[in-house]
Amino acid sequence: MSGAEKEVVVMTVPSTRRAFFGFAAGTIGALVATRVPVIAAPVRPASSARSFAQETLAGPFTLPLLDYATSALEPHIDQLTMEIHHGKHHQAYIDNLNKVVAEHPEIGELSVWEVLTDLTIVPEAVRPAVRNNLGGHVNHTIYWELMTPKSLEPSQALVDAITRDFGSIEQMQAAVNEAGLKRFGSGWAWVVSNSGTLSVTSTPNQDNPVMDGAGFPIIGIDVWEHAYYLKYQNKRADYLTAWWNLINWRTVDQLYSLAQEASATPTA
Ligand code: MN3
Repeated sequence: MSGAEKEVVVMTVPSTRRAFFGFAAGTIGALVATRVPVIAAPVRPASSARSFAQETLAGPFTLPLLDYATSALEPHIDQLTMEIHHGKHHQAYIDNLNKVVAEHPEIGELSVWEVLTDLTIVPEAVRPAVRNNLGGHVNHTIYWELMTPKSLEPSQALVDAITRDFGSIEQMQAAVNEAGLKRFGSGWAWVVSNSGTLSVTSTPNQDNPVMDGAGFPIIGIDVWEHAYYLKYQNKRADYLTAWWNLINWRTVDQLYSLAQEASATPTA
């Protein structure tokens, strides 16, 4: 298995995490400003990763709408899981996040990606709450957009990149599934882009891969039990296998483009 080999790729850590994707210096913010005139709730499907470059911690944050019915991902993900996961779990991250930002207006001007990329810019006292709840909000927003009941094909550029870095889509899926299975307890399995190079990683809890400089997420699978337990119980492997039936390649394409733009932008 290529897991260990691929992990070597993610060791290409930038000089400063904050400058990694250029999010901090306003580069992505400026890029976003020229292309997306209005950044406001409700978050539109497949555009939220981009809008997070400009959305600040002023709050309040709102639960993003799903682009499909909670029953639409059946039989791979059941309706009750979706209702609880989206309506209760994600909402709880948002509620907790809103409490933090309301109590700490001094962090209100920082952008979402800026903070996730360098958590040390928020006061130590609120850092764990921001890490868990902002991470939870961003990760779940991306996760919802990465799923679709519609069958879509990845772009040729993305297929080429996946083939170059993994050998095939199937090999990439196997590496992600392995990372998800190996994640002890709760966390996520990811495909990340680091200056255009794709690799697999996983994070604990609600950490996002930008937090440790692993790269910008283009695919993320929630492997917390709440994501699958009602239907799959202890069979996380079956959930991971089924998940790929739902992947929204259009979102992956967009996240890959965003990662490319960010890494191509000179950092200040
Ligand atoms: Mn979850």
